[in-house]
Amino acid sequence: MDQKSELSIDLGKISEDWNGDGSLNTEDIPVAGMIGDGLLDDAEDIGLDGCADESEDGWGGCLQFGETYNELLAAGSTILINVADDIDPNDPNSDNWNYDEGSYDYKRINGTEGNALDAGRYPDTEDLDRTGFLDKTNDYFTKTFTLDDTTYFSGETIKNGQPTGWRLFRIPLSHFEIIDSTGNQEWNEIKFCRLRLSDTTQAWVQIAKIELVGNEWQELGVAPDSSDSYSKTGSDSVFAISVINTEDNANYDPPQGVKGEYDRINEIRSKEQSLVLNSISLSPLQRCCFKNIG
Ligand SMILES: [Ca+2]
Ligand SMILES: [Ca+2]
Ligand SMILES: [Ca+2]
Ligand SMILES: [Ca+2]
Repeated sequence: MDQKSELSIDLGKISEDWNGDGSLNTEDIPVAGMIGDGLLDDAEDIGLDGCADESEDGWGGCLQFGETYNELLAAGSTILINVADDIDPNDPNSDNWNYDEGSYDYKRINGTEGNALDAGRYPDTEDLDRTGFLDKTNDYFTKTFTLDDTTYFSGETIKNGQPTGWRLFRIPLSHFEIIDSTGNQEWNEIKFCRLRLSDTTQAWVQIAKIELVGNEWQELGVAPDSSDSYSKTGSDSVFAISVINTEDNANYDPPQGVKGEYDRINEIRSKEQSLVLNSISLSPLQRCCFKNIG
């Protein structure tokens, strides 16, 4: 894992227009001039580009006049097809599905051509939420951090005294940024979650779990004296509330005699969790305040 690689998390309304051409691409061929039937025929499993290997042009589009990529390649064409070194003449648009069970090579697992055996007999489509429309709105919150980040790093699990490489990052939603200040981002309308990894030639990442968690404790802030004039401004660096538990934090030892509940049917012990009141640098007479809103 290249620790300098960046992971970005996008939450909100994200355009379904995967190839950016402004129109809804789907494998589902319209029946009798109407919309498709929602079922995948063998002839339809050619990918979101709308053409099989021989008719792909290498730029993500399709050849229009019956010629094939290999015919044009042999004829020396450089106008109608992309002849760059990294183009595979057997799959010019690089959209073929492939995955060997148990392999860590996932490069082609999202291929949309020839994936009927993987994804079931459903046509691939850009219309992820199946509304019949191509949603092109980009109104989302985003956060990017490096894999060696220490700000959001909350712990790494240990096995036989050695770090396992499984790390927990905990990012406050308030630290996410909006991508467009003129947009209409709403936390109560999160339709999609998208993960982006920079520099995928150097890094590979496995995700064990993603959670959006709430907190029943609200920080009211810090007061400079015995008054009740609590202020949140700058209080994060002085005082913070978080949780610590046996599942996510290898360095946490529960209080003596306290354990998570044991599920006898599934033979799993649930996590045991404590509230952390972290008063980092309270000055004399300063007071901090929090309340339960659960
Ligand atoms: Ca499209
Ligand atoms: Ca397909
Ligand atoms: Ca294709
Ligand atoms: Ca292909």
